[in-house]
Amino acid sequence: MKSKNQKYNHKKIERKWQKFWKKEKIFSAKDFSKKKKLYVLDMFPYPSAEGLHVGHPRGYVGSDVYSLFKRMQGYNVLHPMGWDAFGLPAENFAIKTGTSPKISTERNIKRMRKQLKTLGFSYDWSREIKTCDPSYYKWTQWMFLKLFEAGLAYRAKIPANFCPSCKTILANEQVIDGRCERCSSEVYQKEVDQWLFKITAYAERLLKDLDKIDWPEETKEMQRNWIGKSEGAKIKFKIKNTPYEIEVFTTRPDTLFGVTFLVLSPEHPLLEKIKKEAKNKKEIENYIQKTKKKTELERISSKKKEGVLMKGVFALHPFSQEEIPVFVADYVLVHYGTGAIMGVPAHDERDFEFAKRYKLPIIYVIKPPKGRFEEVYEGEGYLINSDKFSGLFSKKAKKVITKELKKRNLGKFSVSYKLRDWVISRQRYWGCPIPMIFCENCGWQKVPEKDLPVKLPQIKDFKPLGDKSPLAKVKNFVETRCPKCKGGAKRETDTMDTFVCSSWYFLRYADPKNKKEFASKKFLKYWLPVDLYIGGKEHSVLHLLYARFLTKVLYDLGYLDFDEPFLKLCHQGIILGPDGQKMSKSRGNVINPDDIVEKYGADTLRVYEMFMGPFDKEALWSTHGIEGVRRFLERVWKMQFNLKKKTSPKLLSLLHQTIKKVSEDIENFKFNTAISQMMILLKESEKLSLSKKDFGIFLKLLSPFAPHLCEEIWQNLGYKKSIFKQKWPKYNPKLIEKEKITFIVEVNGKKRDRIEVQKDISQKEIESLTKNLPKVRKHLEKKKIKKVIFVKDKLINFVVE
Ligand code: ANZ
Ligand code: ZN
Repeated sequence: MKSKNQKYNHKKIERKWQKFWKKEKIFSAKDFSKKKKLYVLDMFPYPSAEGLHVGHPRGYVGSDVYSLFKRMQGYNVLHPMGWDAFGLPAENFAIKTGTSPKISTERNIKRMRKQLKTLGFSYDWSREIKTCDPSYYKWTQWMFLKLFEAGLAYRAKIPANFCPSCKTILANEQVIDGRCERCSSEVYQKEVDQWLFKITAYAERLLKDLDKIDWPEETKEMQRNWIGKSEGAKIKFKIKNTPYEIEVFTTRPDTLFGVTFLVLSPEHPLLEKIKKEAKNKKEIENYIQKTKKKTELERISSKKKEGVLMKGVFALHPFSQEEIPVFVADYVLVHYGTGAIMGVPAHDERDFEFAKRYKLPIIYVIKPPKGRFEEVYEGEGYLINSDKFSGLFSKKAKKVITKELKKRNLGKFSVSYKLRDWVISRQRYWGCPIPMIFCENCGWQKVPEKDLPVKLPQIKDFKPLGDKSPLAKVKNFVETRCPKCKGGAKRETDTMDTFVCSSWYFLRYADPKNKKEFASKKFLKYWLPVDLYIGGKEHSVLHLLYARFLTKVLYDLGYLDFDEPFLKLCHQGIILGPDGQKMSKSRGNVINPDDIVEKYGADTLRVYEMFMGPFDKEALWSTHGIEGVRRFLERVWKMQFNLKKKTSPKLLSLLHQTIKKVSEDIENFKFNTAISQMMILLKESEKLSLSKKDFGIFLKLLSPFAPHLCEEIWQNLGYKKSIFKQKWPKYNPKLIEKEKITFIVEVNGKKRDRIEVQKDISQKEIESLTKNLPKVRKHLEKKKIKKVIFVKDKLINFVVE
């Protein structure tokens, strides 16, 4: 036993136990153990030059507390860590400094790994992976080939967002307000040949299966909106005096009699043909050229709805046969619905603006149920001016009209999704090479599986070449043989979007050293799916959607026996600087965890980050707060020298209440209230007497939060085995029953009865309990209660007239 004047020295303690846990492999996950498995996953970080700031570990501490807690409850926990190591920042750094991304990435990993280790996280480091390692990306390439074989990876010329400064194509998601997410340059549209994954083929399943996973409702809703399902109809309009027809997609077939114009998007394939019928062909062509320069976002957000009339071209209304003018306008997008719309200015804001600009008629066909007139009414209502359909309500009318159109072969029920196929080509160096070869004779050919991985060559000049990756300059990489005809051929030089690398990494942890498969079935069956996934809200859409997509593809191809990767998902709230602002270098409000660990210790940082407030809410960093937590841990340290033979009964009851509360709170990610409860218990323990055995229970409860401190005291107390090999405490329900007290019942200040009740009873409860006591009722009968005086845990007094 240590002496009383020994101080809490976090530096000595923390290093010592980190070594001990590593040596004893306390946190390694045991493949195929008989224990119940639990897979607790953190979103793996990008190895940045800045290292961690205190915001990063918040999620990691939460998942670590949960992992340690579950291990003590008897679970075989898989809690791994790795690196999302490809990507633009390392490459931009290389362009600036000439340092190879491989070297800077390794350096950043080394530093961040050390930071994570000093925080004492219970990762199984033997499973560490990094996506830039050929033994990893071999399987990223293999997945590409599987998608290609299944017809889910294809090449297409598509208008792409091009960033002139990064000289690369960006995914829609990487364009924010028309600017590049990384460098804020204005993005413009450029037609490029690219590889795409057909995620749209999975739109319906990605939507439907959200119902079977335990994720924050907000996140599910964001995915639903991203997928953007709309139900409606496709309706055909014949073009007068031609063999052509324009098909539109509408969610409002009930407004068909309000159509006063049609609009084609400037890229609509039919335009090539019907342009000839127009009298103003030149004008139309000029307009089409003009829209090419605009980004999609500009097109949909622009207030000015502009277009050009196709003079002399008329569509015919499917019911009335009336002539309808046809426009070309860029507010209609080619990739959504059919790329053509029917304009209903009375009931659609955009169409209304357009109609006003071009002086087109406005016909009201929906009467709002409340009857009040609105200039543009977008809601549902009763049909008017709609021939035989007048009088029907929108919902019914949609069905009836669609059915009627179908009979005449002029329309059908239809569903559209906002989701687009995933463009995965990047014209950059620091990524996973796409394993394809182009042969002049045989076209695109897969690199044979036996030749994987296609290794990323080491180069010296990282400057991008406009719309090509710097790899295009590397002759002995580019020039190769065609796998089919063996003639000369060229390799694809684009690399994959890093989101491809991160869309399957959680599978690899199950079997990270496998050389023959991305992971063997046996391992996958034991460990997957992920039981708990913790990470930032910023990944609510992309990463999480891509991972779900790839899981479903692998499921369909028979490689997995589950089709949702993450059963439960939690987001941690971000940590703001002391000034209430997002932490950022430029604001100078970044707190470095290394400094905190040095001064206060990893345990203090861990407990503080869990104590800051509700786990999923943002919280402000406060030096005052961290000092309070440090004092709490110092008092825990001192407690080991003040133990008594027996625990006082009052304290024992509180201890068991604490076991209950802490267990329930950790289970529900209410880490902050678990800590408050332990603070209350400690305070009482300092006043009353606590035994060594019961202090041991307290240490177990605190150990997931402050592992080093608790392990040290635990072994000081004379226990030989690690605290993390102990069973999680169970509470005794009998001990947590509330204390009884005697309550006095008065009427008009005169004592009439007394009653034994539980402590902390509420006024409402005690009122209803005492009103009907015979001795009390007698004095209340036929009288009106004017007032009730309630003194907590003591007395209730009914004042009557
Ligand atoms: C006629 C109509 C009348 C419409 C009305 C709306 C209100 P969501 O809900 O987003 O799916 N639309 C269809 N394809 C389009 C495209 N490629 N580009 C731009 N707009 C397009 O919206 C579906 C509605 O958006 C469709 O229904 C169509 O306008 C328009 F009172 O058709 B609607
Ligand atoms: Zn060939």
